[in-house]
Amino acid sequence: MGQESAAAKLAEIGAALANREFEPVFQPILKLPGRDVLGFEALARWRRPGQGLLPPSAFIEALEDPALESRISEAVAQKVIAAAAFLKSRRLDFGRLAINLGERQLGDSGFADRLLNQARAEGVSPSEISVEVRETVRLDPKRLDAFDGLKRFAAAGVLVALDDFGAGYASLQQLTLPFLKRLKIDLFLTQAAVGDGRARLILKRCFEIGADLDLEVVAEGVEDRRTDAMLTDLGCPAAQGYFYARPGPLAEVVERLENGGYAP
Ligand code: G
Ligand code: MN
Repeated sequence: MGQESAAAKLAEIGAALANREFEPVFQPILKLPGRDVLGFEALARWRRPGQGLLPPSAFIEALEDPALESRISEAVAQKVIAAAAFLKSRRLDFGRLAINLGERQLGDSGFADRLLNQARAEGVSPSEISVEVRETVRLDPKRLDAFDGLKRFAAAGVLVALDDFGAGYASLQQLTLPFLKRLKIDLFLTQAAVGDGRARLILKRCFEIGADLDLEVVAEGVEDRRTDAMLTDLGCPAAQGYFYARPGPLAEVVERLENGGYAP
């Protein structure tokens, strides 16, 4: 593949949207230490004909374009709801499916309403969905007026998670938000804690804050047995990462759930 002009790439992505080529893959979020399934995080991929499933780096230009980013987010979210309906039809216990949302979707009550309506139409309960607030979102408790979409989700009973806690704008300030129910610890802290006592102490305090505030804490970025063992030692309630499973297509989720899940 040679150099493509930015305009050609964007046109191609517009066509890919029309062809419904964007879809989610799913990575499990597991309770520790038994690895019961709490849910799955949906991550966007581009199923490009002849090239397989491509990661967001393959459509980064589109994600930087507000209109295209909105359309991709909504197309992927719609498929997440459809996936939940499908898993229900197979009587598989998937917990909650989580979608990652940015400032634009969280500020848009229309986006939330369309998704909640779709869920209702497909027989998916808000309790079977979760939204993750990205670390790029300036979710200032003093300007919640700008987050009508997020408020709509929370009021409907969708679990709200703060993503990449400890990175970007994901700050202590946001822990005061009463609708926050899950805290996802940025992989930097999880990974640093293995070899660094200071990082380990901070991580341990995060679990304690979570327990005190009734926030479910998930350690992200678990890549090896040693990290998993450390987390269990520290009393970490839940985790996610390549050590347990890579993000995979819906068919893989079905396969795992039908065959004993992710138990060690
Ligand atoms: O920002 P957010 O936490 O939503 O990003 C999730 C990203 O982290 C995805 O791109 C996913 O593929 C990646 N990821 C998931 N598990 C691991 C892991 O164990 N290690 C690393 N380095 N990345 C991971
Ligand atoms: Mn996320």
